[in-house]
Amino acid sequence: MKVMVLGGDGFCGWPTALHLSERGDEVTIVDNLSRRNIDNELEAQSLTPIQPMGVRLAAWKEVSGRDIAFRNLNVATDYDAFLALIRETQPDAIIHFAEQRAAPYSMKSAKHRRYTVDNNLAATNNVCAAIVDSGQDIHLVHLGTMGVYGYGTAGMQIPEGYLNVKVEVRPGEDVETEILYPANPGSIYHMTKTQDALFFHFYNKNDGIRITDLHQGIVWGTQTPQTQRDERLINRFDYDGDYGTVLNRFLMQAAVGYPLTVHGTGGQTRAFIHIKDTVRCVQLALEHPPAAGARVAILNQMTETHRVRDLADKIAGMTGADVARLENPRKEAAENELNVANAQFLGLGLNPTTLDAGLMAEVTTIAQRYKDRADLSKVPCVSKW
Ligand code: NAD
Ligand code: USQ
Repeated sequence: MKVMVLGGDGFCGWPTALHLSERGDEVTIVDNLSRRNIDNELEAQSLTPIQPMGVRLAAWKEVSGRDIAFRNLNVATDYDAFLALIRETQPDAIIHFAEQRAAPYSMKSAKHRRYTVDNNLAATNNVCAAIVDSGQDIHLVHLGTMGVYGYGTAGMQIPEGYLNVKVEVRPGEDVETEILYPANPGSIYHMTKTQDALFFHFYNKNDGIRITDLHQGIVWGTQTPQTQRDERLINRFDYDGDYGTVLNRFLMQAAVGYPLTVHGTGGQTRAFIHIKDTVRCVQLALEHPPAAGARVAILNQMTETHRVRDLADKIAGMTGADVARLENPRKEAAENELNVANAQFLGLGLNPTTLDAGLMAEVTTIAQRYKDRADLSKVPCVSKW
């Protein structure tokens, strides 16, 4: 299969590109390296020593014998070049990771809100418009977020994208219908993802694009079998207050002896998935595209849910780390229950990597190994909303 990976230099995109290349797909990475520029802006670096794209691709060729093509292009602004690339490479599928993905970064200032909205919405609209303009039947797979749902319900399980509702059209007369699950974003970043969903709904209805939207939980872990093959292929590991996500931050903090930064009571329950399962899910999504004429396929890409304070206690128990209870910098529910449907990926054969099986390996092989690269001044979350 010919696959274009937008955002293929990033935390999820890079291991996905290698995974697909290894199974024989012809992969083209498109990335404008904006994430590396944001590292420069924040003066924060990945805990792991990530290599420049040229070194990454040469190392992959050396260990696998396979070529991955790379185009440095801004999907949100370089429309003509992007469309020309689609016409030239004729991909069967496009995987869209190319967005600004950190909630705290999106809430730092008006400049960051505006960048996140401009970048993410223009990128998604351009991808859809270019697929239409190309005239090709390209399956679009987008990485969305569990955060589009908000994290609480009226007590039921969060379904996969669509909600069955009963509407009273006249007294005593109910009509049953299915709607997109009501959007409830908690940050400007998460809001862009809810708007992406409307783009997909529209382009699918109007232009018949085949689209799969993956509502992913928080990704933890670092390596996949492919990124482990050579240190030059290592995946990025964010631990700073803007880009570091909760579980990876706790793993790094435990390794360097920094008290685990629990926000508020730590009663927030979130959905999680290991990076190895992210790449498998994307493969499964590619292998099971929606049929022509079918509505947008929405799958919840997560494997377990955990409360933040339970994660901190678990890691403290394993490593002896201290746990700190900090004032919560975010506007979010202090406590929530979260019950998420994920039957579709399990039904397609996903065999989840569990926290209990993988945590200790992650602490020792990554967090301990690279802890000397940590800049502890970058750990606090300085973005508040
Ligand atoms: P990342 O920031 O590491 O990677 C995103 C990549 O896209 C970067 O390499 C960046 O340079 C590139 N990019 C951004 N805007 C671009 C543009 N306009 N043109 C070209 N390239 C552009 O993020 P990630 O963690 O790999 O996340 C990828 C996707 O998965 C995001 O859309 C995110 O919303 C989603 N997601 C991530 C997580 C997670 O925990 N990391 C969880 C759920 C969903
Ligand atoms: N938290 C802490 N301590 C920390 C960091 C975070 O207690 O040091 C808490 C936060 O307050 C929040 C929860 O942990 O309640 C999750 O925060 P996070 O930064 O790990 O995740 P989030 O901001 O939700 O964003 C991440 C990714 C985003 C993705 C989302 C999936 O950055 O791209 O969309 O996870 S989800 O959470 O399911 O919406």
